[in-house]
Amino acid sequence: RVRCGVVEDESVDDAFYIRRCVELARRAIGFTSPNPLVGCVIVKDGKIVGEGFHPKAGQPHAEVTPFLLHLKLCLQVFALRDAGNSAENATAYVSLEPCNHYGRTPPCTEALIKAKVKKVVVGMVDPNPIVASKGVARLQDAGIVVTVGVEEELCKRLNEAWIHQILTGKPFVTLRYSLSVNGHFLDQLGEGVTEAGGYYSKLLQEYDAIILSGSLSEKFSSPTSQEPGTNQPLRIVVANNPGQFPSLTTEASKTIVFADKVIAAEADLARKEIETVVLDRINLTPILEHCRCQGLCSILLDMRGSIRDLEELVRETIEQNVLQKIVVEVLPYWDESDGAESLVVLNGLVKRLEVKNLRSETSNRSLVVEGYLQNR
Ligand code: AOF
Ligand code: ZN
Repeated sequence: RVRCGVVEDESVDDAFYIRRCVELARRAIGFTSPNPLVGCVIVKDGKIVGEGFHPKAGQPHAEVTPFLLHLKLCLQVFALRDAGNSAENATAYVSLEPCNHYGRTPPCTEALIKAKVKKVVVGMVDPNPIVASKGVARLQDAGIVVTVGVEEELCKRLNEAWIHQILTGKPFVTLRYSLSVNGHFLDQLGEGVTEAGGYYSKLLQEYDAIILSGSLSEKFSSPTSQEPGTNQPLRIVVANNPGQFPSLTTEASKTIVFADKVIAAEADLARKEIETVVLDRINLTPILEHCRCQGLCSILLDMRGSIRDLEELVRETIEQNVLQKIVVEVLPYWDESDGAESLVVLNGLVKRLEVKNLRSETSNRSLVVEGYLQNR
């Protein structure tokens, strides 16, 4: 390949287009679960002739949408030109291996073969056992050149929760908290982070469910993502702290309360018309089971309110090895206020846990650090 007299390495372009696929896929964050986020770009003679992403579970997969989009563009711009013709001999880039099964939608491999693309570049193999390399094999059988594993880490990160859930059958669990610089837990978040584009607003959008303490003040008990038009995670409220149960409204997000039986009776939850599960003692297993049964792939365990309320759940996620990720926000002040609690309450759990692939982001006036726990 020669451009402006310089011989270019094709793999550089491949990475560029896969990154574009990921960018497109991200437009559907919060909408595709329990399906993955997938983006697709069709390139011909160095030009993008079609783009698409998987918008929602049950709707067409990413590979099919560029043809739909392109058809629309063609009708508008070139009137009679046929979308199928421009895909002929083109290269299709897709962030996840095209499927080869009849599920809620027909196989994408067949759509690509029918469109006569000559090459397919795949970000990552689909870990779903019903696909797992069968899509690649089908394309190769049809004489299409297939490259696999371009920007693979980026593609994996895009669907980290979905991949975990597909491989283990369990939801992906993330623990989140805010700290002062002297290591005290904080109820509040950094300035601006709850607004559209802020890290907390974007985080909520990524999760199917959020677990919150029942002792959160009313002001904090209904966190919602401010990203335009987004779905809100299911709010799972854990009520095990007497006398502090906030009045919950279910307007902003669907809510379920897990209460221990003493609190349930005290707060007269039965009359509040909120779905409630009463347990002898709050524990993780029924909550995870509820999420699994509802097809919820990702859970954010949000430590706001009294850390004592969620302490037991955090312990269990670590002991049962179901905690995947930690997101810590450090706020720019020293906090010695009454009742300030430090990480000491969680001491004695495990001697040492490795946190891998650290990333950090400074957003407005806070520092957000995230990393992944080593599975034991
Ligand atoms: C998607 N979007 O763009 C691709 C997917 O139930 P179905 O028919 O929608 O199939 C879901 C599976 O298809 C999903 O678990 C994944 O393995 C595969 N690929 N899924 O939702 C897409 N390419
Ligand atoms: Zn598909």
